[in-house]
Parts: sequence; structure tokens; C-alpha cells
Amino acid sequence: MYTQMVEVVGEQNGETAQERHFQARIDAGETIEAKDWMPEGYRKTLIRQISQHAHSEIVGQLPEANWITRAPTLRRKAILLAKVQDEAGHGLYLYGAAETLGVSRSQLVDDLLAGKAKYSSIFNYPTLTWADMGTIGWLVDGAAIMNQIPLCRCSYGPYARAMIRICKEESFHQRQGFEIMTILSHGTSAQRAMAQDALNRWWWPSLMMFGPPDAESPHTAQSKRWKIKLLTNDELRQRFIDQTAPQADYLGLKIPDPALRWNASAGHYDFGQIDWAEFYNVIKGNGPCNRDRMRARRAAHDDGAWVRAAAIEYAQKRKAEEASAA
Ligand code: FAQ
Repeated sequence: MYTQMVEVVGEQNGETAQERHFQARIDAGETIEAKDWMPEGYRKTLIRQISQHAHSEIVGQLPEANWITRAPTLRRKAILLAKVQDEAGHGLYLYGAAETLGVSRSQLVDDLLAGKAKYSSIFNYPTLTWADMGTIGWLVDGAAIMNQIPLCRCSYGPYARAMIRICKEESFHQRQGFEIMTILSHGTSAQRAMAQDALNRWWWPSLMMFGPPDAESPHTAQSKRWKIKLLTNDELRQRFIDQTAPQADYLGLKIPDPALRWNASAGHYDFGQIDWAEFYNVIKGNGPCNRDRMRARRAAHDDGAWVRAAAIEYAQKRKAEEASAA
């Protein structure tokens, strides 16, 4: 339902009447659908964010896929395999949501492979031990859920709806990771040490997943106005720390931040300085695994060329058969 009628002509504060009407719909909590009029900046921001998100799901399969053949039991292998397959599915729903904005999936994939499009910084770190599978589920999926639950209420309908299913699956991913961490942290001293070492390596990169501090985030203010983002990077990061610190206590593991402590008057945990130089270095392509990840994606794309060619050929054959039967 359109909340209010606005005059169709005239510009105020640099905004056209059409833009003001669009903003009024957003302010009233209406959902924007693919065929609705939208400002070009809104469309571009969504394409950027949704496609980066899709690329993150696809590249995000690689660190965990590394452990499928080395999972310690058949049960663990089946769970990990299902999780990695889920990430592929998330990538596909998200590419689908981006396509509703008038961009093709092949263009988005080309941009990733050409190094023009970003994916989450977190997937540029190596997975060295089995405990990394637990830590990724616990921290990385935990951070992903923290960021994505609000996105289920974002202003763009196709993105919001894709996020509902994705969040349900991410929640299973987080649980399986926490279960691995519970077993390791209550296991032998070698297992506890492995769990602690994984937490030491993944803690700070997980905090970086939420993006730069609000004061340095070029997109947050406008994205919040458009309800593409409902909470800022710093707000989400703080919520994540507040939720995760007691979980680490429960596991008997120590978060590698000497400044981390409960601040009763603020009602939040205080925490230490994040190394933003490391974050910017990783998103510029210089993290420990950026080159490996891109090499793997390019090889997978080349290896899959025959599948895409066969699918196109088959679709054309079906179309021709349908046309001749009609
Ligand atoms: N990594 O102004 P902002 C997952 C870039 S899915 C790389 O704050 P924005 C599931 C940002 O793009 C994880 N780049 O930008 C899983 C921008 O660059 P640009 C992915 C980053 O968009 C789990 C620039 O910095 N989730 O984990 C990062 O308003 C386990 C300035 O930043 C999503 O994509 C970063 N961490 O806020 C899979 C969720 N942070 O484009 C497998 C949706 C920032 O101007 C295993 N996305 N940048 O060149 C979002 O919520 C937002 O896009 C943010 C960034 C919060 C990521």
C-alpha cells in the first residue's frame, strides 16, 4: 500500500518528488519490490551488497571444503558436507535476488573473477586444524547471523525473503560449530589447546567481518536511511561481542583480548583496538589466502564451462521442441 500521495513535480533539498515519495514508503516500513521505481543509488547499493554477500557464500565454501576429506568421523563429514552445500545454495538465492535488480549472474561472477567485486575478508584466512571448523561455525556463522537477522527486515523484498531461509540454515551452522567447540574444549589437553589456538586466530578477523568503524564507513548512513542496513557496523559488532564473550566463558576458553571486560554501567563488554590496517590489507587482496581463493574460484569456473554450455544447449533444445509442438 502506498502510504501517502506526494506532489509529482518540484525538487526540495536536492531530492525530486519521486525520490521523496520513495523515501516516504521506506520510512513507513513498506517493502520495495523488483518492479517498483527506485533511485539508481538504491539499486546500485543493493547490487553491490547482495552480490558481495553472494560471492562471500561461494568463496566461503573453500576454507571448510578443505576439511571435508579429513573430518574425524563419518557423522562430522556428513554435517560438514551439508553445511558447505548450504553455502552454495545461499550464494544461488542471493545471485537470484541480485538478478531481480537487472544485472546478470554471469556479469556478477565475471566481476568477482576479475577482482572487481569484493567478498568477505574472513574467507582469506587459512583453516589449519579441525578446531577451525568449530570456530568458523561458532564465530563466523555467529557473526553472519548477527548481521543477517536484521536484513530479514530490510526494505528490499527479494533480499529480505532470501535472508529468512539463509538465517535458518546459518543457525544450524552456528550450532554445529559450537558443538565441535564444546567437545574439543571438554576433551584432552591437546584438544583444548587446539580449540584455544583456533579462537586466538579467528577472534579478531571475526570482529572485522562487520566492516570498518562507523566513522570510516562510507556507505552506512545512506544504507540506513534506505533501510538496506538496519544497524550500523559498530552496533552489530558490539552485539556480537556481548553475545559471544559469555559463550567463551562457558567453553572455558580465553578470548585473546586483554582489554575485554564487562562494563556494568554501559551494559556491554569493553574491548581492545582492532587492527584496521590488517583489515584494509586483506580487502585490498593481500590477506594470507586471497590469491589461493581467487585461483580456486577461477579454476572451478573454467572446469564448469562444459556444464554451463550443456545447460544452455539443453534449454535451447527444450525451447525448440516446445515451439514445434505448439
Ligand atoms: N570484507 O561502508 P562499508 C557468511 C567493504 S556471509 C570485505 O561499511 P557496507 C556466511 C565494503 O564492501 C559474510 N569487504 O560497507 C558464511 C565497502 O567496499 P566497497 C558476508 C568489506 O556495504 C559463513 C567498504 O569496505 N556477509 O559469512 C567488509 O555498508 C561461514 C566500506 O564498508 C554479508 O555480505 C568485509 N568484512 O557494509 C559462509 C552481509 N566490510 O563495496 C561460509 C551483507 C566492509 O565500497 C562459511 N553485507 N567491506 O568497495 C553487509 O551487511 C554489508 O555489506 C557489510 C559492509 C556490513 C559487510
